[in-house]
Amino acid sequence: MSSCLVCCGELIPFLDLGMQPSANRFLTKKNLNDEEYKYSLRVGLCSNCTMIQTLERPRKEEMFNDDYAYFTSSNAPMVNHFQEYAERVKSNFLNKSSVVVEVGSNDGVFLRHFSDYKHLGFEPSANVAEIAREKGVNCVCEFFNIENALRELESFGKADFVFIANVIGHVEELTIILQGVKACLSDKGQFVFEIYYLPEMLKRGTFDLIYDEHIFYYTLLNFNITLNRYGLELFDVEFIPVHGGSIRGYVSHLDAYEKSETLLKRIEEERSKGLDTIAPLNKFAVKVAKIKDDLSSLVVGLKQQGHKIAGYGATAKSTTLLNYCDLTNNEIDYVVDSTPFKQGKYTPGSHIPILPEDEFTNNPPDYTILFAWNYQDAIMKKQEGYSGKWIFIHPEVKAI
Ligand code: DWN
Ligand code: ZN
Repeated sequence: MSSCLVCCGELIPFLDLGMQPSANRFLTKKNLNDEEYKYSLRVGLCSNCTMIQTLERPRKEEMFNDDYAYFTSSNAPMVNHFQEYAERVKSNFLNKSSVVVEVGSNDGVFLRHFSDYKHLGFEPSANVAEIAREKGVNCVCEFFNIENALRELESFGKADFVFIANVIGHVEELTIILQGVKACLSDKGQFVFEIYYLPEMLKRGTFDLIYDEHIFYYTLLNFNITLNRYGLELFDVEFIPVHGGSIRGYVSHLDAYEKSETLLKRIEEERSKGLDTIAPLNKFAVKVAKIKDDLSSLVVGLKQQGHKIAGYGATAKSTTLLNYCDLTNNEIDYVVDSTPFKQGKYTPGSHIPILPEDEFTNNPPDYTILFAWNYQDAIMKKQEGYSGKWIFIHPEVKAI
């Protein structure tokens, strides 16, 4: 029996996505035929605290290491997203003596806007931390925990604003992060997180957001239960259109702020949909199985008819999609991607060559699966001259 990472309660499995490689572990020609690390990707609901999480996970060193492949700044839409929010935080909340901390600061795409504030980033992957420092971001290459936070922040004092984007889903030691936040957050300090939002995944069928790095899957209900265990609570929430529909949640010490109407309404909505029970999760699993059947039969059929098929965006999400649907370089000729670090490599498990985007214009495929569906508008605009057909996968598989 797998037990909950937060409360050790029993996990009730509801979705099995098969044996999977590490989602961002792109292969080189040299190690293409080496044996690939795989693990069983299954998701369960905690029968006690209702946290939703994967049942088995690779070691974090397998995922976050010196050749981590995700550079936030390689995605123009995300660069804009973080710049807009940084400007808003500076004008609406901070003053010149504020202390700003980011947990999982990646390549400094957010913190770079706080150079004239006391600021500190915690980033465990050395390669991206180095890029942040080159941008003048004050950053330590460490996992965030209570000891590191109190030591590194000693000269600054308590943090007024702690930001954490696309991280609270990624760490087994969520409770260690919450203990660190509780210890270093000032009395009226705000802990703000951004994370993909499970109810949006259930609505859109975006099961490919499930992969090794994404350990927890959040509702407002289940996260608030966990926050309360550490003397913290949600007081506001915004819905943001990134990564397939995310939430930006505002957290403080207990009773530091009045809870917003938006938050109270959304929590009630989740409760009325039974999102702290197994029923909607079992329904989601049925929807996922249909996407698998539809996508694999469409792509295999098109290949048998002799069509050239490509993928757009060598995303971590596409590792789950391709390996769950048993699609490989036998069906898909190449994937294009704008990240230099990924070009010339091969997709994990499916071994499809990753090429620069200009391959898409010079050697256009008949069909293209949009793996980076969360950037659909930007990519459609960039490739408006494409005369082939796009294959979309959410909320259902269709070729247009
Ligand atoms: O949680 C995570 C999210 C934030 O990003 C990380 N664990 C890993 C990563 O997941 P992902 O790889 O699915 O993220 P993206 O941002 O959806 O990846 C988009 C990919 O598409 C990038 O490799 C860049 C590429 N891309 C492109 O080739 N042309 C993106 C755009 C916008 C483009 O025009
Ligand atoms: Zn639990």
